[in-house]
Amino acid sequence: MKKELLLLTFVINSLLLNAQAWEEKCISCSTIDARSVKPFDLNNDGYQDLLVYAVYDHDIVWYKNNGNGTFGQFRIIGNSLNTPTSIHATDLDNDGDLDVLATSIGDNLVCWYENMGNDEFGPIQIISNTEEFPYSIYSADFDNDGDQDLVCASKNSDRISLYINNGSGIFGASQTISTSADGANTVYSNDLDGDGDMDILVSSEWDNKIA
Ligand SMILES: [Ca+2]
Ligand SMILES: [Ca+2]
Ligand SMILES: [Ca+2]
Ligand SMILES: [Ca+2]
Repeated sequence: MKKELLLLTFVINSLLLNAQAWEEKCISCSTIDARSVKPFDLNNDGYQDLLVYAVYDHDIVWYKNNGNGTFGQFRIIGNSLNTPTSIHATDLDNDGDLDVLATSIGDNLVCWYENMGNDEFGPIQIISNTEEFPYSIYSADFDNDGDQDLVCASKNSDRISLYINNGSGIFGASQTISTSADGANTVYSNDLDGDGDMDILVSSEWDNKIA
């Protein structure tokens, strides 16, 4: 009897789940070659805005959340990158607002844009122009000193690099984490072994590896 009740509950739940309707709300239908969209509260008003990059336009843009899930016209953060490959936002200069990070291939840039407040971002600040096909970037406090450092995956050099923040958004020379991620395409971080420090996760497509 208990088994049958469980089965019935499962069937009802499945039916309810299937009955859920998802409605598309188009935020933009003209972002040419849109590649990525991520939510971040970029203007510190408590609502998640959207950070986007589009390859054809070479643009990194954001859409301000009006507070009700509708969004304003896109605002350009940067439009000088050759071919953007990843974006992320974190507070790099420790002033309480989220700054924007990006990588770009063609010009092999790892860069950031300072959040100036008032919905504006500052000019491009180059962290590195020597990565080979930088494909993915992520931030975490890797040296446990209270500021956000960076980790970058470069596809053509199979390299995972670490950039340590001095606390104000100025970064030291790159440190090598690995040179054996063949075709590295994604980097991420979390404390995987629960020892209180941030570890690094990598996927690489030419050696079929997750490490
Ligand atoms: Ca916001
Ligand atoms: Ca900041
Ligand atoms: Ca740090
Ligand atoms: Ca750890």
